[in-house]
Amino acid sequence: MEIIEYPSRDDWNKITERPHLNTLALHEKIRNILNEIRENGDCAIRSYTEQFQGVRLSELEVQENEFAEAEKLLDKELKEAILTAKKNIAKFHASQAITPQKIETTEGVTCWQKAVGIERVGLYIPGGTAPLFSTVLMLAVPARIAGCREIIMCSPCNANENIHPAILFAARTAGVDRVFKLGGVQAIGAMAYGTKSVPKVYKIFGPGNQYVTAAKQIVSLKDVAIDMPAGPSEVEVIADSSSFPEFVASDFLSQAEHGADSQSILLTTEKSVIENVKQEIERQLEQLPRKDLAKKSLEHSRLVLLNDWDEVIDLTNEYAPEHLIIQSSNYQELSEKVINAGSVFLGPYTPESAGDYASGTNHTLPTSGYAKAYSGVNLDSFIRKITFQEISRKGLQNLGNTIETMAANEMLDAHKNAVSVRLAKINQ
Ligand code: HSO
Ligand code: ZN
Repeated sequence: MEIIEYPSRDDWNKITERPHLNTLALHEKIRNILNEIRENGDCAIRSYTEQFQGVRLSELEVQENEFAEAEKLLDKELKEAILTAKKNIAKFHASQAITPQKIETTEGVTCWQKAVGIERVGLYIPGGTAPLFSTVLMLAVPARIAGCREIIMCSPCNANENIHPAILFAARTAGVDRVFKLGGVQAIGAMAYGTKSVPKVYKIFGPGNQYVTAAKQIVSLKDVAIDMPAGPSEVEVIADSSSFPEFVASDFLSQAEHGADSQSILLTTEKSVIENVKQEIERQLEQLPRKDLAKKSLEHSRLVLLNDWDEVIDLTNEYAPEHLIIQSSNYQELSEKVINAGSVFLGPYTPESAGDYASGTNHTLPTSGYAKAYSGVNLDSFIRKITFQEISRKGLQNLGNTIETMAANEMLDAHKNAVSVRLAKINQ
């Protein structure tokens, strides 16, 4: 952990720097794999699964009896927790729906928009060291509420061709239609191009390692939309001496345990906070099963001492963290000044884990400073808003001249004529 005291504003860019994801270097290799999948479909995804994961798949798709077995394997407590989380996620995302309104912009000219779910979406759930069944809920629940007609999901299986039972249970609970035992580039290629077994989707969602990220970048250039650019997960905590060091440390570590490249930073105006939090992090770290990963991540975490609250808020907005936790006595006032962040957690009793799992907000959020321009996944991510308009004869009489004048001045006479022929008919 690096301690940085009173950095000058000119040096802030060193604090806001993220670890570089050099996915560009992988592009050539991944493009070749994707081309092969585009050309040889199922045959290619099967052979890459064997080559990269060492699994010779008997079935690409999870069968009905596997869902039933997965459910039997889970204990009641976990199933109930998943259902509670689903309920809250559904409640919060359903509240994001817009109420359609017809607006008369000029008398006789009516415009409105209609939200329509993306017909077919593909969700990617990584394998790796933690079975992220919470991510299944975060993606599939809003997709269902948005009215997507078909939701498919890919996730890598283990050597016995099984996907983690909680991932399958969450998929069923959240309304995923079909699940395929595919990971990495194979999954992204299959969903982007479609194969005999895997349907092509229009938008791909979900986290992944650098190979998945690179594959998503490549397929998004032409074939399919993606949720957002992805980088390693990150958290920023703002604390003062009213905060509990054990709470701050636990938040720091909950992010750090995600992976060696996750980032945690602490901003404060009091030196004692840094000392207390550092001690507490060291104490809690030793008790974590994933302490090796967390330790690596802590190597690039920063504890930053600043002069005043203005600096705290300015640096926060410059960093644009994926997660921002504010545990200072003035958290309400500070929160109003936040303009760049993915998701904000207020007060001492609001850990990031709440948003990661069960409070209702989404945990698929913009990282690497993209929070300056992107929102996290929400209901809109699964929707297109189609605009409609209808103009009456009276309406065209009212607005026709405006359109004709603008078209004539853009030298687009055919545009002008489309109005003129109608006005002529009306005035006959
Ligand atoms: N903090 C992660 C999401 C997650 N945490 C899933 C636990 N499970 C990225 O926002
Ligand atoms: Zn997390």
